[in-house]
Amino acid sequence: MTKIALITGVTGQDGAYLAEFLLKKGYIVHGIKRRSSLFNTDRIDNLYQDPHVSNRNFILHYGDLTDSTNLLRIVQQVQPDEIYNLAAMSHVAVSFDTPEYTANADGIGTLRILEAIRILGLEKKTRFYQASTSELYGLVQETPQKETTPFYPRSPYAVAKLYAYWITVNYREAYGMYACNGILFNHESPLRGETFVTRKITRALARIQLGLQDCLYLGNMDSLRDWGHAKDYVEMQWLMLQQEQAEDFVIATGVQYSVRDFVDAAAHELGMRIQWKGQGIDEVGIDQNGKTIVKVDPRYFRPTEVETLLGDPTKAKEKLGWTPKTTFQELVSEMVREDMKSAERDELVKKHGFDTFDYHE
Ligand code: NDP
Ligand code: GDR
Repeated sequence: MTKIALITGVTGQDGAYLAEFLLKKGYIVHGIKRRSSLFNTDRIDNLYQDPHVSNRNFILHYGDLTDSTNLLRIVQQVQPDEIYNLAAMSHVAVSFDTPEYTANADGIGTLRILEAIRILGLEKKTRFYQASTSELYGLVQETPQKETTPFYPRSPYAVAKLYAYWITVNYREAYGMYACNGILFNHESPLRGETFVTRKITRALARIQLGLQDCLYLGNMDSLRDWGHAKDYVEMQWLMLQQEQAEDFVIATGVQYSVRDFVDAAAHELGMRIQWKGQGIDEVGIDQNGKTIVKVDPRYFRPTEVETLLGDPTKAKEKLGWTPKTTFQELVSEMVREDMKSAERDELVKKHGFDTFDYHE
């Protein structure tokens, strides 16, 4: 029997990789996308199927996690075997500016989907995956962090995700639903949003090298993260829904680097060498030609920061057979390569203008 999956947040980084992964597995994939005044389907344009074609296996629906009736209608229409709740206002810093919206979308949005499953009597049919996060650990109580480590969220985003985590556990226990949390540590890729630190770095250094940008401004350079590749992590999201019993899992690499280390690794990929001088807000990164190309801008500091995250994926290794395929160096290299390609396109456009340059030649 062909399985049917519904992905919220299908236009995001993970949504795009997961949709591709499930289509390859033979699923019919439905995705929820938000209405936007500009096209917001860049990441899934390669999967798009014309609605006039019959027998489509990739179908998009307009929707929003803040709209209960819309979610109810979509779940009723789709009758999914699996729901992957990836949609969220996912930027930690922005959640301090939009705390109420973040709580509504990321916290109550999760409840709305669980309730849709329950109201429609799909508790025994539909399996539910919740995109939980290492941000739940926040001010860390134990290192490395595992499934049993106590939570201490440090942002409106993390607090909203804490609600989502527990409501998922509660619906599993109260109604016998197959509902589970993937507690995923940071995962990146060339499809990562441009304002997350890794992508901001790879994009900026590529542009600096081509003379399209002068300087990269960053916040907390000492922040430590456990960075993996999104492509590897979506496979785990799927595996979590294929077990006999629903359980929560930490997905991480078990290796930690600082933001500064990430800059160094990306610079190395581009054949640049950065020398660090000064401390705190006075810290600067100087390239091999003596030019200052990295500066600290306090506007990127957060009111409460998560200084360090390091995951212990032992449970996922044992029960899901988890081994991250991509190393940190491979991840950085792929991101730099892709950002260099798009910087080169921008450089050509800048030099020649749109009229005289044919993108496809
Ligand atoms: P992205 O920010 O790339 O994607 C988020 C998706 O959610 C986008 O499709 C976005 O739509 C959609 N969305 C946002 N708000 C709403 C809303 N109100 N209603 C419907 N859709 C909405 O995130 P990622 O792909 O990186 O992450 C996927 C999930 O995993 C998120 O829930 C995130 O919080 C969580 N997570 C991510 C980690 C990571 O390192 N990437 C680690 C741990 C958890 P649009 O394209 O229109 O903006
Ligand atoms: P994070 O990712 O907050 O961990 O959340 P982000 O890349 O935004 O920040 C990582 C660390 O880098 C520091 N930092 C900066 N961050 C950004 N965005 N921009 C900067 O200029 C900058 N300078 C330093 C941050 O302070 C932070 O310490 C991501 C999101 O995908 C969440 O949705 C997800 O839940 C977690 O990862 C796990």
